[in-house]
Amino acid sequence: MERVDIELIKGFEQLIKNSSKSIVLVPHRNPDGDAMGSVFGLWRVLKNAGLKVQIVSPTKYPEFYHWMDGHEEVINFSHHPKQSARALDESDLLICMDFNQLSRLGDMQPLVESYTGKKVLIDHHPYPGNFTDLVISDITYSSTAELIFSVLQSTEFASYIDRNAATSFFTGIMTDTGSFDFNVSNPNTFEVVAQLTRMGIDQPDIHSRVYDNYSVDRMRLMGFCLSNRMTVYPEYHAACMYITLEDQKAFNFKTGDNEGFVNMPLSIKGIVFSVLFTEKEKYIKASFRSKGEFAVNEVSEKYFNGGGHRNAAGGELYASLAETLAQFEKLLPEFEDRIKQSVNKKQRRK
Ligand SMILES: [Mn+2]
Repeated sequence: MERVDIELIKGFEQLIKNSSKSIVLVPHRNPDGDAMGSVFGLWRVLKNAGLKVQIVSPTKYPEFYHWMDGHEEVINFSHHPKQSARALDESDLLICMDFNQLSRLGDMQPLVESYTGKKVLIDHHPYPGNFTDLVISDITYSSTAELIFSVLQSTEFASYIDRNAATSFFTGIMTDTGSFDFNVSNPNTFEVVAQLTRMGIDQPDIHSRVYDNYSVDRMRLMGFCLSNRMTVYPEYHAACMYITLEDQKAFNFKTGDNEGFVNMPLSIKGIVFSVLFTEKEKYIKASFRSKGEFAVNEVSEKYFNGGGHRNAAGGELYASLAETLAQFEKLLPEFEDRIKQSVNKKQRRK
């Protein structure tokens, strides 16, 4: 069953076939498991098909994805801007994966904006921007990895999906669904996982490489935050956690060390809305999660210059941590009714 218009898929296939130079794959900045899984999976497939492919990432990505097939090939724009520009110059097709706005590229935005070759967007976030020649975007997919796998299945490149590519696609699906905890209402997700399983992927090993790969510092930071940096608002079914720059110093914070923290309060009985604020040098990074119908992307869009999915969104605020926390407490009453509707619906379903 096709969910993506077959004409779009054929157009995508044709753009790849028309490429006579090389193809560049680009994830969003601070790429997560889905962004890298999608990029690595497609990279492997196109390489297996004998094409010249390069990966340019706007920034580095967490070490617990460094085991993935293709890691050695990634050009990090923030460390190697000239090499990145050369890779784009030498290519005639650029494929943007897992983001909907050019601003998600951070400092790499101008480079992609001025790109003269063909551009494609493959994504599953709402409101895809109009900055590419072809857009394959569908919010009903759990992840970009599931989407690109499904798209490839309808092309001549399907036969080039091997165990390595399948492992990368599975990593994307697993991480974007919180290990099949959310964004999994469409059965296609499990059908794709079934196909990946037939290709010989080792799910326990993949899960372990991603989730059992944390440092002692990260584990202690988590304990510290749960004890000292989490406020629960039972009347709003909400919880808020924050990490200061000082905390990060004290626990030798590395990129990705706070991954998953925002999900933890959701395992408290009655909590359906969770937020994590991470202090950065110049701004506050915000992550939002919810259970049920309460749409956190609306909160993020309205108050935190961000967006995302209904149950998982992000944003940033150029304010102090104290101001950010005050802002959060102030907005709770505005969303109280919607949060409570979400809680009631969930209870009714049981
Ligand atoms: Mn994603």
